[in-house]
Amino acid sequence: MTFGKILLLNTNRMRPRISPIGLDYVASALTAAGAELKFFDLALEAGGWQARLKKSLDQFSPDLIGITLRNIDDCYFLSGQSFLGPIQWLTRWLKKNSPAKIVLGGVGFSIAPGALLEYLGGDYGVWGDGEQAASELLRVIAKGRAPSPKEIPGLVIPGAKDFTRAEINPDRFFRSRKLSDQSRYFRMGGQIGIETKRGCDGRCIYCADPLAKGGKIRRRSPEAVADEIEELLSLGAWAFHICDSEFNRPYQHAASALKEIARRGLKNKIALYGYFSPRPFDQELAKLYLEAGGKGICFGADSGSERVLQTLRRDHSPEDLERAAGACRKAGIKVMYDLLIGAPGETRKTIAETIRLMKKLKPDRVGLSYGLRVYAHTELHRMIEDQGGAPAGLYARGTTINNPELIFPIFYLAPEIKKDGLEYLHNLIGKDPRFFLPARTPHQQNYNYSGNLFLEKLIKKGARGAFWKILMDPKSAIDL
Ligand code: B12
Ligand code: SF4
Repeated sequence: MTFGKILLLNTNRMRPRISPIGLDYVASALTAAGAELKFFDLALEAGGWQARLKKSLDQFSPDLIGITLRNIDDCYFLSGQSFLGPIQWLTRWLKKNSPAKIVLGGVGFSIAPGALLEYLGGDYGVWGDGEQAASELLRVIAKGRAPSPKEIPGLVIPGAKDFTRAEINPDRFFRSRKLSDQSRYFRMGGQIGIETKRGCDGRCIYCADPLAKGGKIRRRSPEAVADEIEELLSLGAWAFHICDSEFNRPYQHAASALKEIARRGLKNKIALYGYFSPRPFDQELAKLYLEAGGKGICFGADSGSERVLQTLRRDHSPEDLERAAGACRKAGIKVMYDLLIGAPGETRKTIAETIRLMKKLKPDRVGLSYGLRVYAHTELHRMIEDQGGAPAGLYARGTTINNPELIFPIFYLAPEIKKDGLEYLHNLIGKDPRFFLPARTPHQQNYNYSGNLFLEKLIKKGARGAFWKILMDPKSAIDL
């Protein structure tokens, strides 16, 4: 006996394709709760999908349509590409073509749920974890009642100011990765996501993750993580990107998950990649990662300047970057450092310090983000506004006009480097091929994965692993 019908829609059509892990988890919980479910994946649809979606809506006649919104923009200063227009178009089209209510969710949506719900025109939204909220919402709607944020944690309704983020214990909910076509996504995207926990307790002034995921860490048991990897292996995927904000925060949880993966003898069957904090990280964790099939780590380094790191409220130092690189090198793990250029207080001197440190540490790759995407309700936003905000010309790209809760991309660049910082940066880097540059064209050294057709071509030829690893060494990525 089902209690309601829901049609789930994946809207992330960015290439290379990424399998919709969030929707997989929501769908698993809905199915286990007894919902009747249909899935329409726009990422895998060719032209003429409107007619097919219309047919699906007419035949299935859902009570609720669930839309996942992963990226609201590409977070990339030079392009400033927003994805909200097509989603707004889609919700309007759905309203015209179906009487079903529409609920929006996803990590992108959860960055600014109130303003996004209003702009995109959904009936409801879910801020944070979707497993429980989606089932409860469907139950209420199928009974013809009006849901309230008081009875469903995470629920957002238009105009409401008083709502909370849903933060559940993920292990309480059934999960299976069979909703999406994982083997097709693996062929098209070269890697599949897995998650070991949710939330981040960091206080970094610019970051959207605490807004979308919250600061409370919700761990999954090491057994559940390893079970999911085995399920994905059975579906044909073997290269995985860990989808935690930072895998090694907290350290002990990461260590336990890695020990369980190693205990199951998966080391030589899988390739793991993930985002890590430079601290806490040591030789022991590098060894555990290697023993669990870890191949590469992307560290959120941000800067090589102690002063800039302090302004950003990172809790690592340039020495930690050196230690982390050393531990990885000893273990034989590939290293990428992610940098953020243009933070408050950034000068030519701090940029030079950062690039000098990178050249000294010789990581395998360095990803450069130029300009900081500013999100509402972050400390960075408060700092910029306190200094005069838009009237003082402090935003380097984007506008605050008609931009509620900064849902459209807007960027900050420190005043001193605004004029010619990019040129200065390019000159410092020279022809060093290890750097992914803030560039406009989609060549091998462009650090925007959005629509990176060069990367997609390599994946098509057989390259597997993290995008940076594939771009770093296309030949070995294909031979792996
Ligand atoms: C891992 C990761 C990557 C990996 C992905 C690997 C993989 N195979 O999945 C890589 C490195 C490839 C990557 C690339 C990019 N990423 Co990324 N990535 C992440 C990260 C860390 C995890 C995303 C994730 O999968 N989470 C785990 C899942 C389970 O959580 P979830 O999606 O939120 O789903 C839950 C809820 O949201 C909700 N939910 C989800 N859908 C729905 C639907 C309904 C109806 C409901 C009710 C609820 C619901 O329930 C789910 C379960 O609780 C996030 C930050 C973060 N901490 O989430 C950034 C993040 C999503 N990425 C971001 C960006 C910008 C990108 C790129 C565009 C960068 C670029 N320019 O190249 C690309 C886009 C790639 C693509 N094709 O989409 C931004 C998006 C911000 C924005 N402004 O839109 C984020 C938020 C990081 C950040 N703080 O800036 N990324
Ligand atoms: S930058 Fe990393 S450590 Fe800092 S809040 Fe964001 S996810 Fe957490």
